[in-house]
Amino acid sequence: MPITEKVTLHALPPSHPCAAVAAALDLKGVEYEWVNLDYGTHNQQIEELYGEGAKTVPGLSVGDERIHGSTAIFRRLEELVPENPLYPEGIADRVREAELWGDGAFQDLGRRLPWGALYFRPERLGRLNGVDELDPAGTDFAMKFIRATWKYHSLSSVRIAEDLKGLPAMVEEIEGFAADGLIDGDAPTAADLQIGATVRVLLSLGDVAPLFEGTAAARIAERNFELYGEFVPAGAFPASWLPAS
Ligand SMILES: N[C@@H](CCC(=O)N[C@@H](CS)C(=O)NCC(=O)O)C(=O)O
Repeated sequence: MPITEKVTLHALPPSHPCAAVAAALDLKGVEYEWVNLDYGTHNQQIEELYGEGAKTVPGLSVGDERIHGSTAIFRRLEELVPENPLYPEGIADRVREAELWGDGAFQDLGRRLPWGALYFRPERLGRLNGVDELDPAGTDFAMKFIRATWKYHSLSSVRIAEDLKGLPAMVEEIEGFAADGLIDGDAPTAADLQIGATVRVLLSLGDVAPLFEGTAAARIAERNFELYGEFVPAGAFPASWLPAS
């Protein structure tokens, strides 16, 4: 049954869980408005709309109903519009597990690794607005901004190096989901969209993109999302932090 009420996706422009929800809305044929919150005051804005403790995007409003968080949104969307199932019969429970995995530690990499790489190539922050290389004044601003994100996300070199070393095991995990038929099939599941949205971000980092070459992870990102192109070129992270590809 089509949704007749107004649907609004409260988001931040580069957010991968927001992109995952947008892809699910498209799959379900739901018309919606993507509304960007103001970076800096977004925590208060989203909390005012979605209630105490709801400090992150995405949030989805369907008429007066407010749904917060990508997984909750996927699941409610499935109830509201069962067509084009996100959790196909027979594999629904296992898709939910894979989706939850994608909404956890793996999704965090889509935030930590771009900010991690930008620390070494701050002039590339301009790519968010289509600028290949910020000028020196812009780069000064970018450096301050990126340092603030390191503090906000509790980033450290040790943390980033551990994230990078752990990536091959995550790619293997995704390969396992594909072998079990939970992703990378004829039609996307919730796990395809949740995981694919993060892979899309990671593919934009030249240092880590080679780890995904020829994998199910790369396929589900390419099939379900328009790729970003190169955000931070290879050579940002010290070579010894990178696993062999
Ligand atoms: N796992 C949650 C996480 C959402 C999340 O952390 N969103 C980020 C954007 S990718 C956010 O709102 N960051 C702003 C902040 O933490 O202040 C979900 O998928 O809904």
